[in-house]
This record gives sequence, structure tokens and C-alpha cells, in this order.
Amino acid sequence: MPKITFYAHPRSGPSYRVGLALALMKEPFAFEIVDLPSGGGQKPEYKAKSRFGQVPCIQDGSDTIIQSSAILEYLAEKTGKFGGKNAIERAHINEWMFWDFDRLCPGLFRSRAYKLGFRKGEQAVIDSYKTDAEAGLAALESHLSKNEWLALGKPTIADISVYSGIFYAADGGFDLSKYPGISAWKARVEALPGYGKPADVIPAVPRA
Ligand SMILES: N[C@@H](CCC(=O)N[C@@H](CS)C(=O)NCC(=O)O)C(=O)O
Repeated sequence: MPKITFYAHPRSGPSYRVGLALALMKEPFAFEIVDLPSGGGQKPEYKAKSRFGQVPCIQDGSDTIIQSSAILEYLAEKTGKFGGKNAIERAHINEWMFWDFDRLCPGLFRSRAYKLGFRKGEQAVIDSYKTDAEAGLAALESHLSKNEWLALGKPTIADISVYSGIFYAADGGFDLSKYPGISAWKARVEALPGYGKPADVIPAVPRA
């Protein structure tokens, strides 16, 4: 069976989400780097696969799938790992995935982008992303101080999704030692078989 091809950039948080899922699911893949800083996302041949010119993207046979959350759901279904087994379980996973993109990862990822100089912005805008991230972290802490995992009482793609933002929290200036529930859950994710940091799960060079 042909392997999935994973299109990504090593410093992209949403790319890490997919790279981590592929690693934890032990799914083999071919890899192409999309050189975002030199405009690789806007090349017509890449936009034919990824209509918004963004990473991550995966190609499976003649289909391409974009948006990291949609890719995680697809991979969970394809591999039978880290997903829900019926509509209600999948809905409980999606509660966290949609919340992540609404309330947590924009604040975490944008704060990181401002700190590392990938983005420039007025201080009021930077502060508002910080406030959003702190509100998201407080909500996450409230759940994880009472629960080992986000949904279904076991690791799912919801944990993979949210973890990828939490991994970069320190880069965004957030001190996770203030959040013991999140810190303990983070260690549980990092103990899962196949776990890797971004450099472990997103190859540095293309591979077939
Ligand atoms: N919602 C998207 C966000 C993807 C995204 O923001 N990717 C960034 C890199 S971190 C990108 O490709 N930026 C280039 C652009 O938007 O032109 C997802 O989860 O896949």
C-alpha cells in the first residue's frame, strides 16, 4: 500500500501536531518540506494540494487532506488509533479539538510567534493573545487537575492536538510550573510509546 506523504515545516506548531500523531500511531510516511519562509506554500504545485497554501498537508493516494485537526481525525479513522469508536465518543474528542483552535492554540502559537520574531504587532494585540492563552491554560488546568486525559479517560487525538500547543508554551513566555495538572498530563503524553519532540517527528530533509 502506498505510504502517506506528509508536507510540513519543522517550526510549524500545526505540523508538529500531525508529525506527533504519525509517530504515536506508528504510521510510516514519505516527507516533503514546504519552505514557507521562501514562499514554498504559495507555489502553484503546492497550492494544488493545499488550497490555503499552509502546512501541514498529507497526501494519501490521490487525496490530499489539509487542516491539522481534519488530518488527525482522518489518521485516527485510518489507523484505528487514538480516535473514538462511535459518534458520541468522536463528538467528545471534537469538543476539545474545536476548543483548542478556538481558545487555546491561537494565544499560544501567536505569543510564540511574537516572542521569536516570526510576527510583528502592536503591544495591545500581543497582550490580547497572552490574555487569551492564559484563559485557555486556566480552563485546561481546571480539567486536568481532575482528569488524566482530555476525553474518554484515555489518550486520544484531543491530547495530541492540545499537547502540540502546550509543547511550545514556554517559547511563548508561559511558565507551566504554575499549572501542576497540565504539567503532570504533559509528562503522561511524553511517556506514550512513539512520542517525539518536533525534531524527532518532523524530518529535517525530504524522504521517499
Ligand atoms: N488551521 C491550520 C493552521 C495551519 C497554519 O497556520 N500553518 C502555518 C504554519 S504554522 C502556515 O502554513 N502559514 C503559511 C501561510 O498561512 O501562508 C491547521 O491547523 O492546519
